[in-house]
Amino acid sequence: MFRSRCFHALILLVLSTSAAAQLSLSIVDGPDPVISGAKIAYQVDFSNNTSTDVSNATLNLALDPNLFLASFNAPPGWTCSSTTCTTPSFAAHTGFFIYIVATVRPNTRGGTVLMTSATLGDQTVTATTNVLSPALIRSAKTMLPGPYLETQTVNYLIVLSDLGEASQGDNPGDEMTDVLPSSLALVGATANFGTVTANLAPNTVTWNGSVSKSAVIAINVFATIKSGAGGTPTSNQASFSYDADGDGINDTSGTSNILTFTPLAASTLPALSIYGLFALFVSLALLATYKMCG
Ligand SMILES: [Ca+2]
Ligand SMILES: [Ca+2]
Repeated sequence: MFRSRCFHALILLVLSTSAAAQLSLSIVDGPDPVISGAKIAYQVDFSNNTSTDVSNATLNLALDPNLFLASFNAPPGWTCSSTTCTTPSFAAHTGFFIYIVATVRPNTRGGTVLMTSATLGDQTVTATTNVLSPALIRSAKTMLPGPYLETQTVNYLIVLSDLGEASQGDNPGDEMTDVLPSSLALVGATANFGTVTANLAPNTVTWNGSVSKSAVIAINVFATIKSGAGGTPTSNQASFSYDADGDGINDTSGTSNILTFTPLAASTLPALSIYGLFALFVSLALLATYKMCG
């Protein structure tokens, strides 16, 4: 039953009875708070407390735009289309209820307050429900295997995914930051979703956006190995922030794995003489001819 223990903490709004219509109307919701992407139920009770039938009565329900309807029951003697119910005669001393189930849209941010209303005649009641969207972000950082040389461009791939109960919202502040080491010069960055910013002077990439539970965020960072950095191990890891308790404010931070490589100095490349270059050219030409004829 709707009036079970699950709903003891629910908001109950009972309208003062209109002196003119003598109709009563109330709405209860649950659970409150509700998790983003989960279902929420409403029960609307309404009755005609007078000794007179009410002609052409209409009950309207207005779901919060962050909800989509899952199920809805029509009271006996009433005709319902979507969330509007009508009856040619609302009999005296009768009462009904409507039970509605809706789903909170999966990307509804934590901290959102749902407002769903019912209107009967000149009366309107509204249930307010708090949305939580608790996330658990994890990140991995990879790059193609080397060797890498001084002045060469490297490409880091940073992946963000959400293993939590609900999606990570685009809450205030950046959700990812990657500060490159001084041996690298940031060139640029791209992302498949959200907003990525390459801050060249501080050598830092930031990413701002939401992380849906069904999505994988891929952020590519491009940087040049500085001249003179050869032989020195270069380490880097990304850091991220997320909303563990789902209230719309990022409260927890984490880091990706540490990625380390040691670029080669340019001087480690063997210099080719003019004869060596000629031999290399002949070898490549023979190889190309072999492949074309083979
Ligand atoms: Ca943000
Ligand atoms: Ca929070």
